[in-house]
Amino acid sequence: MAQLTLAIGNRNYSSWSLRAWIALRHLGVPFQEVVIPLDQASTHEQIEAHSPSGRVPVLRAGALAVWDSLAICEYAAELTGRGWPPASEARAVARSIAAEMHSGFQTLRTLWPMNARARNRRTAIPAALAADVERIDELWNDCRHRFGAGGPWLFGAEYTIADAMYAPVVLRFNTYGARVSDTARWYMATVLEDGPLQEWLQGARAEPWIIASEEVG
Ligand SMILES: N[C@@H](CCC(=O)N[C@@H](CS)C(=O)NCC(=O)O)C(=O)O
Repeated sequence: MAQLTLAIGNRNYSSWSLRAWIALRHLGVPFQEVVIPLDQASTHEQIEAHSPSGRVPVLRAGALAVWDSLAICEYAAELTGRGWPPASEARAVARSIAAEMHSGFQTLRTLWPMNARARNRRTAIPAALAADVERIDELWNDCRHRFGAGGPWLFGAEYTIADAMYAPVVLRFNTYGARVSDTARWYMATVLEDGPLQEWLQGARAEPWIIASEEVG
């Protein structure tokens, strides 16, 4: 198979990049990475050199480009035969919550931008933001109670693409002090202690770039 290269944005701010990167790491797919700092004069040109959509993340495998975080996760699942729960019902729910994240939670994404290294930020919490937090708490509770008995992840012992899709949400909740249920707090602790996530955070802390518009709270 051709060498895989994943182009990502800043570790501190690029939530879509984190999703693809952490899925590849957890599924054991070897890849090289290229970091393209966002919000710089040359960002657009650099991204265009890798990505037909003009966005990151993008995975290159020889002449093949796979753009969009969820498509990259799906490609990794096909390469490895891992990434989704084996039982059909659990798999359908995992795909539903991954898709809900990918296409939704606009208020959360706008008002609480991912800022991986930031702590103790506080913002106003309008009703639409509270509703997004509550919905995510409900999703995590539902998955943990229905499918999580065998281990610490949303669907039990195996890390799934659903966990990857919500990893940046855990970082946001941690940064802005979201009030969540005990089950959600416990799940957040699992995610925050995860080795690949720790590695990502270490990289985020070492980055020199600051994007003022993403510094909230
Ligand atoms: N739906 C896409 C969204 C990708 C996206 O919006 N990426 C942002 C960075 S997180 C980007 O590339 N922005 C381009 C820029 O800032 O110039 C995905 O899931 O990968």
